[in-house]
Amino acid sequence: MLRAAGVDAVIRVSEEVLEAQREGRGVVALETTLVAHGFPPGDGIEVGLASEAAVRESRSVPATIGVLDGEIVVGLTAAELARFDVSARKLGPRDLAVCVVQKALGATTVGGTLAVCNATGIRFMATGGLGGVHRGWPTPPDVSADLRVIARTQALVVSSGIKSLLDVPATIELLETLSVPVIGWQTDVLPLFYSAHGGPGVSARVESAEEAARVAQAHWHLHGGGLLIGRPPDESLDDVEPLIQQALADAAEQGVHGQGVTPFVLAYLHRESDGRTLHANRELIVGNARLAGEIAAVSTVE
Ligand code: PSU
Ligand code: MN
Repeated sequence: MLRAAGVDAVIRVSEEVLEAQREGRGVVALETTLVAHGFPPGDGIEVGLASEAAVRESRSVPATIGVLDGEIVVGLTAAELARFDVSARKLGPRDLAVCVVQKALGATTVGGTLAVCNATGIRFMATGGLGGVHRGWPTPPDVSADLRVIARTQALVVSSGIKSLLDVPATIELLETLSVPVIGWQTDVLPLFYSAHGGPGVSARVESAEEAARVAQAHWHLHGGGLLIGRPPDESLDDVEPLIQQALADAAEQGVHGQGVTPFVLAYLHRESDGRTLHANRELIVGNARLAGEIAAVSTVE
């Protein structure tokens, strides 16, 4: 068990999640940054709830994570989740402790969520797209904290690859340096978030949930950390790149930087694509949650 001493004072794990862990059932962590900052108000909550339902359909138990009223909550209720709006702080791993102490509302990123998984022994997570190296590095020198945390956390993350507004090839190289397997779900190329095509090659591919679970178990037996499973979106949107370039140019012009870039770009795309990226993003997140639930359900890791 990876539970750290003294951690209970700041983390509240729901009864349902605790019971699932005791019974050795699959538990899938879900983040709240995409709920609060990845979709327009209201839509994010719906995506969060649909993701939870997809995990349950796969016979696993969802554990949506966020910071509320001075506690890190693992397994938010629907009423608690409904509080996550754009006013929530975006919490990377560096931001968790301050948010708890200051009793602020805080939505966890992939990195923030994985830090909580590490503290509570949760081995599976789903999201839309992993953070990574921003385009143009080293100007700005912006590399998501998602990468460091996935490297050091024994968890399997299902996503549709790395968010395509980033420098995906550079991120893949960094993940190799950090010893994180980047595994294609029934594919040889890493999905490019909205698009199933045109991504860089993966380090390996798996064909089934059982195979993914066995790979993760072997990796952890070897004291490896996180693994990324890239699941292509069911409906591929292949014409978003010109809009991404416009969105990034707009962000730069308006001085948007740091944690603000990803939410700005996603909102720009949702608006300028007439909701096509919003629909695609929702579908891919829910599909990733379903697959993470399937892998967690067949995994025998305690
Ligand atoms: N996937 C989505 N939408 C999102 C994110 C992932 O479909 O909004 C979030 C995750 O919380 C991820 C974060 O950790 O984007 C990355 O933010 P940054 O680039 O600032 O590290
Ligand atoms: Mn960043």
